[in-house]
Amino acid sequence: MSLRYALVALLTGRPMTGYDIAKSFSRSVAHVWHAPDSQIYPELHRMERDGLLASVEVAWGRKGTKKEYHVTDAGLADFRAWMESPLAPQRQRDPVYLKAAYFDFADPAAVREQLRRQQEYWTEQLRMLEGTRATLLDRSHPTLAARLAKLDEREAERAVRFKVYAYDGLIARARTELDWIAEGFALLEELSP
Ligand code: VNL
Repeated sequence: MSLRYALVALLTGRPMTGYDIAKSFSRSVAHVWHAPDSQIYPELHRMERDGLLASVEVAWGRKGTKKEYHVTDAGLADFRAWMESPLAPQRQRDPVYLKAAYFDFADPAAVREQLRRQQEYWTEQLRMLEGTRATLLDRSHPTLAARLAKLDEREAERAVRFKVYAYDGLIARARTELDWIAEGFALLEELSP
């Protein structure tokens, strides 16, 4: 369900073709709501069917056309209603924490490998999140720049500050994960030297 809101959110910036949506999604909204392309295309069709999006045919290449999607009034109203109703907190559901609680069942080499993969993932996430945050702050991120072009300075400032706030949370989380992984390596040394 949240994918719909993620796609409406992205398209409030500017109308886009399915291909552009998938491309810019992966470099922006996906950092807060990940979804593979294979879910995005069918969701766009359902959202158009449900009246949240509408499309116009735009020229593509020499003879072809492509659908360009935009948010309808109904889509925006739906998004606002969701934004204004509180979310139920997500219960804990990360398989790595499930595993960690039972690492005593695993061979130390397997635990080390698990931790190594997590460390690689979060190191890359942190790098990417910090890089993206910088392009939000200096307003050079292309998806954000298109959005800001339609806003006055006060609205633009609000849009940037809230996005940076979201990334600050994600960055803090990535750092916490990396600290926790380092503690895991230390614990493994202590318990299975
Ligand atoms: C937007 C642009 C959103 C860049 C982002 O992450 C981002 C946007 C939520 O304009 O919607 O990294």
